[in-house]
Amino acid sequence: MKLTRKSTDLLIYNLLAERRMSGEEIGEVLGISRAAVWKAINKIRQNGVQIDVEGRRGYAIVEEMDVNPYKVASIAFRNLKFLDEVFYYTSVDSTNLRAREYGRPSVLFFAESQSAGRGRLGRRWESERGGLYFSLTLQPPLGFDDLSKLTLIAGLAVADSLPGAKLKWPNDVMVEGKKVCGILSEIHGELERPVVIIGIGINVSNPVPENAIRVQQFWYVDLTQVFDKVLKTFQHHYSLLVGGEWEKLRERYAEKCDTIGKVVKVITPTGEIVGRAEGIAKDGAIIIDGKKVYSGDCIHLRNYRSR
Ligand code: BT5
Repeated sequence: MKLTRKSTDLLIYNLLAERRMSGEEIGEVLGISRAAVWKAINKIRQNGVQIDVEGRRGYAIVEEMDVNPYKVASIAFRNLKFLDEVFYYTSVDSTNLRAREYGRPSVLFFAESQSAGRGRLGRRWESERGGLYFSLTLQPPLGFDDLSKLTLIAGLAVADSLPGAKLKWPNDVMVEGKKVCGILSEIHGELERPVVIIGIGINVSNPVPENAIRVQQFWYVDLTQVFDKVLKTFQHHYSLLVGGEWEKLRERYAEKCDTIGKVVKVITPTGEIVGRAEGIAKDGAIIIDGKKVYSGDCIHLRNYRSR
């Protein structure tokens, strides 16, 4: 289902999240008929929110599932200033695929589970219920060369939101050496005005593969709280990036990045590079033995002591 900032059902949900209200009152506040209120209330109920009605005192939310379209959309619209639309799926093939097909920027695609969750290079992302799976589309006022920084700051936003998290270059988020989040960013559209898709998968309470970890193993928190925190931090970092403050973000990224200071092997489309990861360059590349590398799969080999 699709929601915008003006969707009647979302507006009513937000009113009822505050307090009990009668149909008449809701109608007055939103400038709509009682019949329209009633119709929207039914829609909210159909989407998993239990609403109780008590005569003249009206409607109140009594119980809702831990994750539902209205909770997700309220969090998203509150945190992301640029956002226009939210698409919500209980199950979908891949939120990145939906984003690509839709084509427009300023949209969030959110799924409770994915049947064909994608990693990089055609790999699979396990996406059973209980995890966070979403894609954001953006058309940022940045030059083409700066777009890769967006992926880095998305990873940084997740790492800054989870206690004890570290980054593995380019944008895996790790806790206790195990992967808790992966990011798949894609660029499409015209070269002059590309749309960037940032797909984020975070293990929260879902079953995870070997060598992976979920948030609830180290933090007592629920899915929507993680979502709220990540979006808030992403908006903060995104504003810094667009405002020309990349330098601050670069320093922060380098602090959080466990890859720096290790001997690594990076597999790039043009070959393999083995060497010491020395730092993050001003343009967002990682520096390996003095050479800049922009993308690839990275394997940590060992720590090294600087001489
Ligand atoms: C990634 O790829 O880490 C990017 C994952 C992006 C997933 C999000 S979910 C929302 C959006 N919609 C999508 O369809 N995708 C994005 P990569 O670096 O290639 O890592 C993939 C590898 O991670 C796999 O080959 C597995 O080894 C491992 N893996 C698969 N599922 C995992 C999980 N849930 N947790 C941790 N590791 C996983």
